[in-house]
Amino acid sequence: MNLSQLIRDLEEMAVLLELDGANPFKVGAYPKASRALKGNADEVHAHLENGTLTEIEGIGKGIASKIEEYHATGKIEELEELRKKIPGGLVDMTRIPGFGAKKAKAVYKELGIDNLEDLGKACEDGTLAALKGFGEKTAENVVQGIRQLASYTGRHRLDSALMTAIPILEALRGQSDVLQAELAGSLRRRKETVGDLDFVVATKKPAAVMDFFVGMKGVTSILGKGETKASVMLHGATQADLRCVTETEFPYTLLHFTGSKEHNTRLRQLAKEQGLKLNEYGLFPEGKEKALPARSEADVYKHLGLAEIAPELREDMGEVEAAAEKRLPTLITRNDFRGMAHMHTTYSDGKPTPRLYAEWAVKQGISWMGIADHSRSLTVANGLSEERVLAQHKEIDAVNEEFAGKKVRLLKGIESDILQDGSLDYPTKFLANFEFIVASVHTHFNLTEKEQTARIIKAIENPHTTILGHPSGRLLLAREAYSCDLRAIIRAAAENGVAIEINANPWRLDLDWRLVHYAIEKGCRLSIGPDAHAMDGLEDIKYGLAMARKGWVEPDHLVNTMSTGEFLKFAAARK
Ligand code: DGT
Ligand code: CA
Ligand code: CA
Ligand code: ZN
Repeated sequence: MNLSQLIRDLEEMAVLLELDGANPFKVGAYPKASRALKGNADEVHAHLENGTLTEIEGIGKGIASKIEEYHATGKIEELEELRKKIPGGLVDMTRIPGFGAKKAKAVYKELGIDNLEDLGKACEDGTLAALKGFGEKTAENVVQGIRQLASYTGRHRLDSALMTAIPILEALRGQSDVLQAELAGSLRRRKETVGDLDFVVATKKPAAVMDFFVGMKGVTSILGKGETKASVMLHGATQADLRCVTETEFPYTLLHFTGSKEHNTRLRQLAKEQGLKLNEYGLFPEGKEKALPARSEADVYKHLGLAEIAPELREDMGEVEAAAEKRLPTLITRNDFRGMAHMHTTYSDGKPTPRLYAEWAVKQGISWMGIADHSRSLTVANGLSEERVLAQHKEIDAVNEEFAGKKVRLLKGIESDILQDGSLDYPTKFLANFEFIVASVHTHFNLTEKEQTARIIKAIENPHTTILGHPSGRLLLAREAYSCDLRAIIRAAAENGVAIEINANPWRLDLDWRLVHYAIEKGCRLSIGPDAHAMDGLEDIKYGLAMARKGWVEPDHLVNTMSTGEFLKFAAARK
């Protein structure tokens, strides 16, 4: 089930009901429920399975049935009805800060305005300011609010963007007129969320390629189409841009449209200092019309006196200087992996048995797999009692015996809840049964920054903690991180020899890559954790890997590159 979509739907319900004039009690229940879902995201699924949604504080019977309806059918009938009845533009208006349903209804009733564009115009020509109860100041705020809105909406998670983009890229490459095709933009840089999909194509027949692009399956509207540029809207409100150029221009155009804008600006400055002019068509010596020849991006960087910079690094975080001084990081690759920690089994809320993970490891050439189910306090996720932990250990021993000849070992870990006071789940004596522990926050998201930071640092200082799991608790485009001082937490982890997870689940990608960079500087170890609940969840490590690369991670910075013995020693060193 798509939880973030459900949360958005419930929020939309509240607005539509209010616009429809429903009673405030009914209206108020929806935002409350959506907050409750965000606060208990990890547990929603288990509650659905058990039919216990109303046990979540803030979810009443009426809304529980809507959630169940969504779970079963993928939609909420009442919402569909409301959408038909109320102009969608009114909902957009209520997203403008300080502009609630009451104001939206007023402009609709008095001025007949039912969309943001017309509202913007009414601000500029003074119509809105003249309306009773609005005024100049409101009009100014609305103009600003509309601008802000445009920057939030329409972003997409990396995984869903890639799933849309890869088939398009392959289709482009399959066209006989296409000589080369690449992803560009934030997607090629593997940002955790992207605004739109960018494609660059080398061709002698741009018109044919453009026709193909705007005519593809999945295109819902054509936003623009020129001789070499096109923009389309795809299903799921995703925009895609295409740029067609000649093969000579291609490396330059690809470099330009990969960005980031800030990276490009640095390169242009550097070119200027060398008496060159860099743009999307080429690199031109002063006064010359012919560009320096380049067969690839590497050639362009070489002309500028730089080592080739991986797309993930192009964020103006010091990569241009590092490339000039030949000290770019040797980025981690999938081939460097020897093990990974944090996967769930049938014992808590995962689908695979421990044995399946061992089988997968054999196929992938991985030496160790760190099993980490939920701990006993997280009852909604079927957390393990002490008895069941011991039963699982017996099963793991049996699997290990079977796979010993194949040089694969399952490690006995747990994803221990960090309790409200910062202690770990289970009595201290029992914790000694685990070979490693991922400590994670799943509850009490609303503590103050000071309390939350102290709570997490206390867990880090616990000698049984090996890895701090998903440190910020964010769910991309769905739930903000809880407030805590992540820099202080990183420093504490570095001092205590605790690794910090880069959770590879595409909803999380947590630790944020911007802070991964900081963690390395502080000497903190990192762990790319699949947090798998099913076998295909293991494939998410590609997203974790991308974030690690964006954070300048080299093989030695990770626990994933350790041998089984090294990782066990790393975990034991703290006890
Ligand atoms: P997004 O789509 O918001 O996630 O981010 P990007 O980076 O994909 O941005 P987008 O799609 O607007 O443009 C793609 C790239 O094109 C961008 O990363 C750098 C380049 N670019 C776009 N506009 C400018 C500009 O005004 N100046 C420079 N130097 N580069 C630009
Ligand atoms: Ca883009
Ligand atoms: Ca774009
Ligand atoms: Zn977790």
